[in-house]
Amino acid sequence: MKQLLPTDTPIERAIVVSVVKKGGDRIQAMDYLDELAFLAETAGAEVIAKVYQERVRPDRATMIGKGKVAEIKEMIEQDDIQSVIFDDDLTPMQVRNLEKEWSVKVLDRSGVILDIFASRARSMEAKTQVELAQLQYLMPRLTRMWTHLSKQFGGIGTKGPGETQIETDRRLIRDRITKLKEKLRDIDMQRKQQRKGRDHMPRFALVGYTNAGKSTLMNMMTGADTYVEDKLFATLDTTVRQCTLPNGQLMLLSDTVGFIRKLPAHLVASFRSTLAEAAEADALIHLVDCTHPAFKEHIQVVQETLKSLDIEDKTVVLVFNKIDQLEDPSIIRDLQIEFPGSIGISAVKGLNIITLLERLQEIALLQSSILKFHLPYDAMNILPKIYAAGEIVEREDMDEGIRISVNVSAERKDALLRFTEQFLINE
Ligand SMILES: Nc1nc2c(ncn2[C@@H]2O[C@H](COP(=O)(O)OP(=O)(O)OP(=O)(O)O)[C@@H](O)[C@H]2O)c(=O)[nH]1
Ligand SMILES: [Mg+2]
Repeated sequence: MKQLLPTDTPIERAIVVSVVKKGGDRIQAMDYLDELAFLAETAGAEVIAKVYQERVRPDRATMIGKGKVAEIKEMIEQDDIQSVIFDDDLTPMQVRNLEKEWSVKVLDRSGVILDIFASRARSMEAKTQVELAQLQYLMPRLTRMWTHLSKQFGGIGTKGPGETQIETDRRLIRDRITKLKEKLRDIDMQRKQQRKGRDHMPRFALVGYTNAGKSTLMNMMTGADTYVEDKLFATLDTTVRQCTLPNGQLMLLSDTVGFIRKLPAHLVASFRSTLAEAAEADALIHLVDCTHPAFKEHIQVVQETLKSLDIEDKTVVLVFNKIDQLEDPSIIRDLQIEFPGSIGISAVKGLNIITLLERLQEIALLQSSILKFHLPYDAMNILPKIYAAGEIVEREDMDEGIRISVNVSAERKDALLRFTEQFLINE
């Protein structure tokens, strides 16, 4: 078909497909398909149709049943479809069988997510992390593809060069994986170094499902200009900015990559260094788009992802965003009953941001304490340690020494007291 308005990047026409357990939740299934379609659109496709099939279990050869395969084949021919995207991970054999049947590209959700990450990665760190995840995704597929081939055709002529090729490819990939891991370790060290200098400020990290509005809130609170878009995974790097609490104290806020259901495990693992900011924060701001029909599941997905990253046991402030879009504002009251301690805000309209800031201030105060010292002049070697430990609240230079008050986080308090306990003034 001839395009009337040719563009530089032709849009791929796609069908998204989901297999649901027989008797499963139909509304949830539709929501999963909508999300898959959103992912496909973010990756640059135009979704022409959403198909789902209920099955007791997925078909080993083709994931969906014969009838559905034929039905989709017809759609592909009629609607000039170029790719079919499945919500579940496909085996290499399923991909091959379906591609043969339909003569179009067949992808799975993990592949699409990796594709989006690859096209959006800008920084060296993000690029390295995505490449690592892509290779790790590819590796078992190379192996399994081979095992399958040797099993299917077996005998003479199927080993030899094929096996050598696979072995060579695997070795190359393995070497590259090792290199990428080393590179990430270096980047990680540099970041740790950068973080050292600002250790004394209370640190909060924004976490949440993709598209919840994290970057919008970051911009609203700090005046930063982090990239915001109504697409999935607009942010892949971590941005850290200063922000002032109502009492004038400075805090650090970080914005990072969003989470999604079924985020490929390799991707989560390789984004560890990007997520270090959240892992080391004093508390997390878990932002939720409460206008999304599946927001409760989103909350769970975020909690599970944090768990898989060992980011647990942290103070979490649950924040419901986009309340400007709620038709019935009484929903916020219901949410606050169901989720005690939560706050409803609008990052775009700036609604209730002050309530959030006050909550953060409370947490900062709870987690830090002000220590007062009297340092005689012969103990001046301690002074740099006090300065490095936190924010100096007061300093008075007197004849017999220095009186100094410092605001330190709970984390640093013990370490500081080890050197300074004898100079502490109890008031
Ligand atoms: N109506 C409304 N829309 C909002 C609000 N906050 C954010 N949005 C919109 O939600 C979309 C996603 O916002 P982002 O700030 O990019 O979301 P994010 O959580 O950073 O997303 P990722 O970086 O992709 O994980 C954008 O279109 C925003 O304009 C809000 O309070 N109200
Ligand atoms: Mg973002």
